[in-house]
Amino acid sequence: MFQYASAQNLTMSSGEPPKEDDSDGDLAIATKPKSKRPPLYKVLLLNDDYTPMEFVVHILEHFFSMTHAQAFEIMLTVHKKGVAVVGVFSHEIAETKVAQVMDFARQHQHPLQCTMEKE
Ligand code: TYC
Repeated sequence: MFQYASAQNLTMSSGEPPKEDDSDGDLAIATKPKSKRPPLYKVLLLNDDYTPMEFVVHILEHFFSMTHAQAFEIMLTVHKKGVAVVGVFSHEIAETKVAQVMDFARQHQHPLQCTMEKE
């Protein structure tokens, strides 16, 4: 059944939870604004002794939209340090990137490893 908004309801359109009588102070935490940013995930590329440098550069260009210069730099960082973050994404996108890299490396019989971890 249709109902007109009451004057009280119209005062509650600010996006904040309704304020109640808090004379004993126990609602202070319950009324804290909830921020709901989705968690982000780092995609990591790991070094190995066998995957060709140019293959890694190609992956960074193709799956992570890097320029050749950016891709070469990140590849060298992984080669020297053992690991580097190659991107930060939502859980679903990070999973897709990891799967794409792992599938492509397997297809070409390279032992390249790509993983993800929560930021
Ligand atoms: N270490 C490899 C080589 O010398 C190159 C390489 C770089 C491999 C980055 C994996 O994620 C990697 N051919």
